[in-house]
Amino acid sequence: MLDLPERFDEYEETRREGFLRVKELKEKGANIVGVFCTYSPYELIYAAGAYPISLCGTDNVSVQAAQAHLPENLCPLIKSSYGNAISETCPYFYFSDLILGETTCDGKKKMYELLGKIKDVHVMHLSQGQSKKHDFLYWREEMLEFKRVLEKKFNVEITEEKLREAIKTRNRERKIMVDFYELGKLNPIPISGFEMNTTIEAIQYRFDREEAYAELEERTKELREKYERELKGTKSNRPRILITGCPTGGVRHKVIKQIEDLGADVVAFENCSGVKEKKMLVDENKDPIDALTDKYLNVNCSVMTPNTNRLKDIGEMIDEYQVDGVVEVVLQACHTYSIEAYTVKNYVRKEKNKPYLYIETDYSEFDTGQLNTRLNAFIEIL
Ligand code: BJ8
Repeated sequence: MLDLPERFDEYEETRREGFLRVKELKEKGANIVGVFCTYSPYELIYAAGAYPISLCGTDNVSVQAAQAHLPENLCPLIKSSYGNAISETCPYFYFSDLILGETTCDGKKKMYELLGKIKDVHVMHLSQGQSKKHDFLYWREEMLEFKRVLEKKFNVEITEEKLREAIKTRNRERKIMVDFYELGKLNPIPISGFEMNTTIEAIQYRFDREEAYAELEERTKELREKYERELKGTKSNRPRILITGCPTGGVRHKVIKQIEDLGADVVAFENCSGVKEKKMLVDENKDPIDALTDKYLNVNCSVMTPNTNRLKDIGEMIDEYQVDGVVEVVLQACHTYSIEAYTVKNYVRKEKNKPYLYIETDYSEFDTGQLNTRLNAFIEIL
């Protein structure tokens, strides 16, 4: 169910406008922290009075630039992010006062060493698993260290009160984003998956957060009303797809848009471009550092071993969003997701009895035609 095509350009437009806003903010003395991952505790950055901004690369031009230093056979997200940094084409990187990295996959953590030669980089060391007592204690120490780094860098004190306030703010933002994504549970869906995905990814380049989230709430309300008025009780013959795997920001056109152009609806995203991190809120009643540690340790990324809760999430989403088929998108050379794909495939096919398609791709256009053929064949069997 496609809607409002002019919104398709919104992401690029918002990102470009954000360039000017970030420059203005810097001129007024604001502090910017560049982040790369869902494990980044936004609340600590908010409580330090700074602005977090995602530096994850999504374009193929910067991939080419990165290959002067990085191997060709490496994840495009890593190459694109690094290429943006060394080619000085990303104002967000340029204006970042501090870069926050995290020891997720090997490619990212080695890339941060190189970034450290051109910017002030702090790397949080993530536990490898979620269930041992010392996983929690280790990650808790990392939270405390990052808090100290922010305090020193920006000459501020992150009080308990500021942190509690930041936790409430970020929880509220998460709820608004999840409400928007849950439009995908409506059948027929009143919005395209492409619009859902671009809208949420664009919001990170809005620096007036109050205004941005109020607009998102309004858009959700508008679409729910549209569903009640025009769609409820009607039937769509478009199959409903769940996307899982790596972040899809760099392959949004060639995968998400293409699936929808071929006649299916992308209704759910179980990845970092979707609800993955947003569903679980930070406990507002606990000690704030404990609560942040607990929340961020429980992000179900394939870098964790084991990562069984991801299957639970996929299973619940298949039911809640009435999914007909699952497409797993793995970025080239992402070992953790590509290996975990075997388990995900078996779970989806055998336990949930749903068709599953594995796609491995990068940010280039070389495989667009081949993807078209494979996606078309998959949608036809649904
Ligand atoms: S929490 S998915 S944002 S690490 S960079 S792991 S695609 S090889 S992005 Fe990620 Fe954080 Fe996990 Fe989410 Fe693979 Fe590429 Fe590594 Fe990647």
